[in-house]
Amino acid sequence: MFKEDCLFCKIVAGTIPCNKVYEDEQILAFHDIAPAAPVHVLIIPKKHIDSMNEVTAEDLPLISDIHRVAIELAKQLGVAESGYRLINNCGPDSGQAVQHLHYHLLGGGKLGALTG
Ligand code: D5M
Repeated sequence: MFKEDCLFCKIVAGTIPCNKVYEDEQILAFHDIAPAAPVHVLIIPKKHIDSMNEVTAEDLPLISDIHRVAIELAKQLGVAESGYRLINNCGPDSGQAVQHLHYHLLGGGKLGALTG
């Protein structure tokens, strides 16, 4: 549930501050510290999950709820109509830097092409 050496678990616990935009019992969303777009929010489960690879069948309602929050935040942050991206990085090749499941909500301007 809480991983001692996890940055995002510490943000959930409140021992590291964040610029919060949404919170409920299971989910927290806050502005990314190094925004890659005018709107760049991270949406995370409060429960520690290392990455998408560790998501189980019992987590699927939570994943669904994260999408609900992304849809709400896109509206609230004014990017629903102009468009946005919801991105999850999983594993070394994706560049995942924080080993706590998170989704990037990016928008507020023309986004660059996806590369692979
Ligand atoms: O993305 C990890 C993201 O986490 C990256 O965009 C920076 C962001 N980050 C790192 N530390 C913080 C704090 N303290 N507050 C807010 N945002 C933070 P990844 O997909 O793992 O590459």
